[in-house]
Formats: sequence, structure tokens, C-alpha cells
Amino acid sequence: ESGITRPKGYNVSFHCNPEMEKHHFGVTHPMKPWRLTLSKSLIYSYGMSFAMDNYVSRAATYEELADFHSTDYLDFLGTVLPEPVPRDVENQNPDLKFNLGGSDCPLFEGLYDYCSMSAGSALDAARKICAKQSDIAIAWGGGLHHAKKAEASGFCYINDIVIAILELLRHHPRVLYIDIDVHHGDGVEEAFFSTDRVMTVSFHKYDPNNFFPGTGALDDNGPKNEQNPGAHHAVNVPLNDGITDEQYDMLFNTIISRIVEKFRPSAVALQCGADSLAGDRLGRFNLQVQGHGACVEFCKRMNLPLILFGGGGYTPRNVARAWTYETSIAIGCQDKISDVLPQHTPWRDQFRQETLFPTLEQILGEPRQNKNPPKRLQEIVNHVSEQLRFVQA
Ligand code: TV7
Ligand code: CA
Ligand code: ZN
Repeated sequence: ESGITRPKGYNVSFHCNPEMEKHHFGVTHPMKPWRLTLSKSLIYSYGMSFAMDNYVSRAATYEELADFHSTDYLDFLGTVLPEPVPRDVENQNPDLKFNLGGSDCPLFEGLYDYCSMSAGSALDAARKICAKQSDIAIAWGGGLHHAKKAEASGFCYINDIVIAILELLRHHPRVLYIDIDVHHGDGVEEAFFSTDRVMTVSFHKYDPNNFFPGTGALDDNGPKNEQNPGAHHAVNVPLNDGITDEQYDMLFNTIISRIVEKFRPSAVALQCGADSLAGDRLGRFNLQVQGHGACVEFCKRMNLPLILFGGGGYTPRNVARAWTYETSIAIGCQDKISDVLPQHTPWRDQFRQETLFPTLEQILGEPRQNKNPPKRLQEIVNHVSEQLRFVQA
């Protein structure tokens, strides 16, 4: 009776693992795996599970993780234990092995399980795409884009995206990776620096001195040398505080259309980090659920096999709104779902406003000042257009 129906001849699969959501980074840590539970409960309240294939994903195996990560790192990750006594606020421990155990990447109970479950859902999503059993595969528990081959970074330990893209590359000649998390997708970019089969594009807040991870300048486009086929295959869109839906949409549509024209990907992986939304605890942008979702809609319209990953997102009620709306776009029922949250939504009071699309005023009180002059946005578009002259399918 929700009016939400299964799209005919079009398959959306949803990959999650409820065990993952039970893990805790620590009381004050911004990353709350529980936001996945909140998101899922809103998605189910709208009745969307009836329009998708729902899978409880398995944990990735050691061998699957070793497709990207070094065994030294995995062995250590599998054996380290949380410290009995929590250390002081800053991570001033000089001998952090593999950057593990600081305040950004703490050691917690079940850490290895948490990581392998995140990678497991991303891999399951990739396999459904490769088998052509899904047109869009959703893994909101994935999207941990900062993890490196042998290093944890920025709340990320295992790079599930890289592992999933490596799987896509077994069946697809070219994969386009797009990252709308407010942070630079450095781990994914670096992993594919030397191949021309993956093009990475990240939109992010850029301030080399004051915003994590400090990389992703406009002219950082991959190591430029004659022998590197991956040169020019990293696109960076550095932005400033307060960017709006209209500006972001213009940039996204212009840049992604030109890339698709030139690079001709056969599959797309979209990291949907929800910390680019207005009111995020760590973010700086003024994006609304509609503007964030417009990126997903644009990708869907390209009519290519698509994986949607989660990522950042530190104000759980807004994360749940965005990923619910984006799930509805995947299914194609976005025009049928009501702005008012279903009456029976669990944790309904968590959402503050009773709507899926709160106004900027409701979210922020006062919007953040927009520090993105139109002239700068034009410069970005021009740079990317120039860069693409070096790219061909
Ligand atoms: C994908 N910002 C991950 C984004 C990773 C951002 C950072 C914090 C933070 C950590 C905490 C905490 C925090 C309020 C915010 C240079 C530092 C400064 C730690 C206090 N509160 C994603 C990573 C980023 C941990 N790290 O892209 C425990 O903010 O800026 C930094 C590094 C050193 C460490 N300190 C912060 O969204 C999933 N961390 C409270 C408790
Ligand atoms: Ca990004
Ligand atoms: Zn982020």
C-alpha cells in the first residue's frame, strides 16, 4: 500500500550486514556505525525493501582483502587488540604501527570483523554487477575511501571500494569512480594512479592546511611521466565552504558528462559520503538531500551498471535521509515517496523534523557563508576540460 513497486526488468540489490552496525569506535568518535541501522530502518519504513533484492552480505575473506592490502598489514589488523586503558585525547603515540590505534583510527572490539563485513558487502555488490544480476547494487556500509595498501587513515582501515573496483575490472574494461564525500578520496585515487582503466573523480572541501586529508588540488591529476598510462586519470574538484545544490549540480553534470564522453566507462562506482550535506558534524557544505541525490540521479541516467557506496556522514539523521532518498532514486520511486516520514518509522524523534527534505533553515538555522565564487567554478570546469584532452577510451 506504499505504492512502491519493483521496477520491471530493472534490478536493484541491497547489500548490508546488521552485525557491522553494532561496532563502536568510541563514545566521542564521530563515526557511528549505528547510522546504518537508522538509514535502513527509514528505507524499510518507506516500504522500499519490496522493490529490491535484499542480501545479508558475508564477511570478505583474508584472500579477498589481500587483493589490495599487504599481508603484513592484514596480519597485524587481525591480531591487534583494543587497549585496556584508553589513551589521552590526541594520538601522540610516536610508534603507531600502520597508523592504527590513534584517535582517528582507534582499535576497538571486533575491528577486523567490522572491516571484513564492510568489504564483504562492497564485494557482493560488485559481483552482482559483474554477473549482470543487478543494474544498481547498493552497499551503504562501504565507501571507506582513505584506507591505503598498508595503512589505516581517516576512520578507514580496509578500502572496500578498491577491492570492489578490482572485481569490476575482471569483467569491465573501464571503470569510472566518483566520490561526493566532503573529503578527498585519496586512497582510491592512489590505488589506481598507474592505470588508465580507472578514472577517479573526487569533489571535496580543499584546504591543504586545515582540512583532512589535505590532498586533491585541481592540478593533482596523477603522476605525469611518459611511462605512466594512468597520468591525467585522476580528476580533482577542490571546493570551498558553503557550496549550494545549484552550484554543485552544475559542476557535477558538466564534469561527469565530459568525462563519460571521453573515457567511455563500462561501469560506474559512486561513493555517496553524506558528510557533504549541510549540517554535518564534520562537513562544510550547504548541500541538501535533493542536491546530494541529484548526483545519484545523474549517474543512474547514464544507464551503466552502477554501485552505490556509503562513506562519511556524521549527523546520523541526515545520513539516513540522504541514503533513503538515494535508495528511492535507484529503485525509481522518488516521485512516489512522501516528504513526511512514515508514521511508524522507528526512532522517529531522532529526525527532529518530520520530513525527508528539511529546509536549509531547519537544518542550520543560518546557512554557512558560500565561499565559492562563480569565477572559481568556471576555472575548475576549464581545467578539467583541458585535462580531458589527454584522455581517450
Ligand atoms: C570517510 N576530522 C572520513 C573522514 C576522516 C576525517 C578528522 C576528526 C575527529 C576525530 C575524532 C574526534 C573529530 C571533531 C575530524 C589531523 C587530525 C585532527 C583527532 C581528534 N573528533 C571520511 C579525519 C580527520 C576522534 N582527521 O572521508 C575521536 O572531529 O583531521 C584529522 C587529523 C589528528 C587527529 N585528531 C583530529 O568521511 C569515512 N578527525 C573525537 C574523538
Ligand atoms: Ca570526495
Ligand atoms: Zn568524509
